[in-house]
Amino acid sequence: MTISPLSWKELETLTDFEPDTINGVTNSQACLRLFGGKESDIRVILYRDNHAWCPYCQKIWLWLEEKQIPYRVKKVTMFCYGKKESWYKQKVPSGMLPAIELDGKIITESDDILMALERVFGPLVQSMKDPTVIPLRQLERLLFRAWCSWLCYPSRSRQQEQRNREQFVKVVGMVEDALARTPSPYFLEEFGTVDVIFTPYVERMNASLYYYKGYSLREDNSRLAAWFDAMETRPTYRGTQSDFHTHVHDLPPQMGGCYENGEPQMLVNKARVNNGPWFGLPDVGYPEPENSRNEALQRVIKHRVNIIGVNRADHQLFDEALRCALTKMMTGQVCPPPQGSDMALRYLRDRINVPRDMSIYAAKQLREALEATAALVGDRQGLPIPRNHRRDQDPANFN
Ligand SMILES: N[C@@H](CCC(=O)N[C@@H](CS)C(=O)NCC(=O)O)C(=O)O
Repeated sequence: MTISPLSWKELETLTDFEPDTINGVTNSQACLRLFGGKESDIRVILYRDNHAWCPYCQKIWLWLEEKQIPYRVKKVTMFCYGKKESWYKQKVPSGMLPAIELDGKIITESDDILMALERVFGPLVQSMKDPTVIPLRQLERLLFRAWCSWLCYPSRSRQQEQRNREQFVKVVGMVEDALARTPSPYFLEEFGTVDVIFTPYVERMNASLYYYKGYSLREDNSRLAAWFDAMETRPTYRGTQSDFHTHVHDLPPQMGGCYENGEPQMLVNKARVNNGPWFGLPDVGYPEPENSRNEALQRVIKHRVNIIGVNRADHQLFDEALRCALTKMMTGQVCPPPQGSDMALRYLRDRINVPRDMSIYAAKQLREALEATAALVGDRQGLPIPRNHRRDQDPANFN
């Protein structure tokens, strides 16, 4: 049985998702975080990128959320998707992110930022300079370099590709050993600074190696698997966590390229991340929250004018097609969209950004509904996602 699309008014009645972004759980939409405190308590401003793509920003963000330090967020454009704001260049001439303003003083470089925050607010369990922490910080950098060498340079031969892979797997073995040294799933006896430091790149490694190399970091390494599971028990991490689709397409312009190895498993993984099904990918392990569809619906309703405005399709046609996808998502019923709307629906499917727009399961629900609806009228893909810039994501289009 098929149904006709619900109106925007009818769709509005189906969601009551309205989180408290200021005092509630970690989220990417907030520009003010108080944790029950007062605005006058704020001593920190965090400058981070608009889309939550910058890994070093995630490190500081997670630390502040874990410590529940009241702070303001000011969002800045990264070079790969737009023009750096001149007010930011006056504060930080290089334009680099992250930066914080602590009691009015600008600090850059994520490690220096964490040390400055520690001096004022105390360490996140362990200090950056603790003798147990320093070697693990060095191990994180070793892992980062092995990842870059494998992912971000073209291999001249199969042997070189194999050597890069072996080198990475060897360092992962060292990470597994480090995780095995304590009975807890975290790096040290208790969750702390080290886990925050490993989080951004381990998350990006998991996504990018799955997609570009056919290697599943989370599935192939039991200690890292347990570490991911433990991290995902933390609402702080869940609020900053991205999905495979977002990362594999945000990384190439930031890293200066990501190189596929063309192996059979890689090709399977790539098709799955791009075209679904998105449920069951090893980018998340905790069970789906009940309100994920409500969240996706609320986020689309809030931004629908801009979502329709930036799409190249006829606005009336896309408005109807989008409502068909949302109707499908909320009712489970087949809702055929207008002929010719397949490209427009897939354009949006490919530009949902986690966690900028919504959390990981909400995005999976929305991607599935957009794809299922598009497939009713055709198999044309949306405009390809650019690989050397992401100006298709310039937030200036959404002002
Ligand atoms: N060592 C720096 C690295 C920071 C860094 O590389 N930031 C990148 C983003 S991940 C950046 O700001 N690039 C300029 C831009 O993309 O606009 C740190 O730890 O904070």
